[in-house]
Amino acid sequence: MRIDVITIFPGYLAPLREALPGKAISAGLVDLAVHDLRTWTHDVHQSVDDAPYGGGPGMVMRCEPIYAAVEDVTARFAPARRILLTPQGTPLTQAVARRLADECPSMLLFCGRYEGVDERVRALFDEELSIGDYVLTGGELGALVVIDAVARLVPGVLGSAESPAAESFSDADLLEYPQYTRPAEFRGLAVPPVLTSGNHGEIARWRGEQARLRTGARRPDLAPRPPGEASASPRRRRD
Ligand code: JBE
Repeated sequence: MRIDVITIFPGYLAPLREALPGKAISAGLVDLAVHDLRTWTHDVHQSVDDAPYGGGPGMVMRCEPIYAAVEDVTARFAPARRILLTPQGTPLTQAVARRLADECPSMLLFCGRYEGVDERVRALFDEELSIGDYVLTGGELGALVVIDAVARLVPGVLGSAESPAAESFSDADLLEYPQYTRPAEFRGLAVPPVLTSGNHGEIARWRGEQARLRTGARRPDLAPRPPGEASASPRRRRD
């Protein structure tokens, strides 16, 4: 999968070179290119924002550099999906990450700053995504989250033992079951005996039950439904 990111803070995307997305990049499974929006400015100050028409605080990201950047990256790499990250976007869920991983051999992510982008910029994008109902200073952390969630679903990124397909609850709207590793007893706290029983049928049943119990207790808004299907629970937007 090819991923292009356009941002005014390219350094913000540096953590992607670490850990799992980093491995996916060095293995050639994910091709990440981070572009500095200021590359597409022509004035000496390389300005990317301006005061809002109608007045008010803050600055608004200007159309010209964003159109130039998105059109240029599109002409060169033909991203299958062009995505704008803002608090007003569709909430990112596991189902959205799965859909992007399945449908998009390539994608372009644009990171908006929190004060906003000129409304006319929205026409450039196929989708607008949000990583949550809180206000960040910009879309860069959103891009990091989207890339991490999507990259781990790209075939070959996870080893077969840890592959999402092998994990029965990974894409369902269920929380994880409790996990344990050695020692069998730690400060008087024992591992549930079923896990050391060797009975794989019983272990699978126990894990399923625990996942459902935990989901019901902690996240009753997540109704269990078939893998990959979006949650129907409505979410109220704050911005
Ligand atoms: O979720 N997001 O993608 C955001 C982008 C910019 C600012 N706040 C956000 N929550």
